[in-house]
Amino acid sequence: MLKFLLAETPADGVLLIRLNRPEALNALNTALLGELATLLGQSATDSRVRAVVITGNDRAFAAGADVKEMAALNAVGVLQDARVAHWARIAAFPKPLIAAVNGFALGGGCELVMQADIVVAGRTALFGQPEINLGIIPGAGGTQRLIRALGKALASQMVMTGEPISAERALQAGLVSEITEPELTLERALALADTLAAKAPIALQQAKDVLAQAQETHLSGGLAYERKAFCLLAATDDRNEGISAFLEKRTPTYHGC
Ligand code: DAK
Repeated sequence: MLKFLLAETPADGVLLIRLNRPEALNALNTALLGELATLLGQSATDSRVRAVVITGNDRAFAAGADVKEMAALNAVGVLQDARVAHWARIAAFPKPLIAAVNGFALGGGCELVMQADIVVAGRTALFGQPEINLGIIPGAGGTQRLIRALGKALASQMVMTGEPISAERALQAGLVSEITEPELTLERALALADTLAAKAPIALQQAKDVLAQAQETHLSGGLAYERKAFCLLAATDDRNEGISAFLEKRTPTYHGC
């Protein structure tokens, strides 16, 4: 039973997750993060789910961790915080994840955006890491992922000043893949999810895994990792289907095996 999320299946193979705490600008309290981690964990092994879109509402994707909840934690509480495990489970989601972002994506909200593989943003969306204004720093990967996504200068500016950047700037810097008019953001993200849902599922998961590896390792190690994944895909029925369909000039049908 979901309390802070809405989940629906707008098309075959596509799961749409809406963050649903509008009264708190979708602030990511522990319960919401736990629901998200569990839902993604279930979707990881559900062959009916081939791509996931995560979104908020017009005003906020998510305004960060729940500051009211955080206020009650001392150092030991932070160390033992259940959210650490929830974030790890979200990061481990192996299928394509698309973020459709309107309004504020701040703090943990911006960190959640960075967990997505593809990010579609409305023209008026704002991305920021304002933790410094609370006397803290990003705690769910913001410093590490932002610097990899945007480079040192802009990441440092965002983390140190706490000032958000526009969707346009986020696009130029590589945090966002596409910008749309705000009312078309979700539609575009769902169209991308539809496209992905028709691809070979194992190839998509391998692509995600290998792309993620590029953030973790040096070039020769990453190339070796890519080669192994490429060889593994040669053993799949879907690879035979993809090549046969091309040669026979028809649309492939993939079964994820
Ligand atoms: N937490 C709780 N409530 C929030 C909230 C938040 N992050 N952001 C907004 N709200 C609530 C407001 O308190 C207000 O509630 P009421 O007062 O009406 O009850 C309601 O949402 C509407 O917000 P405003 O009235 O403030 O709306 P405005 O349009 O005037 O301002 C704003 C919008 C987004 C500029 C402003 O609300 C704001 O500055 N919000 C806080 C943004 C922020 O500082 N975010 C970073 C939070 S720290 C960790 C992992 C991750 C993290 C930490 C640890 N571990 C794994 C250990 C992450 C930390 C963070 O994200």
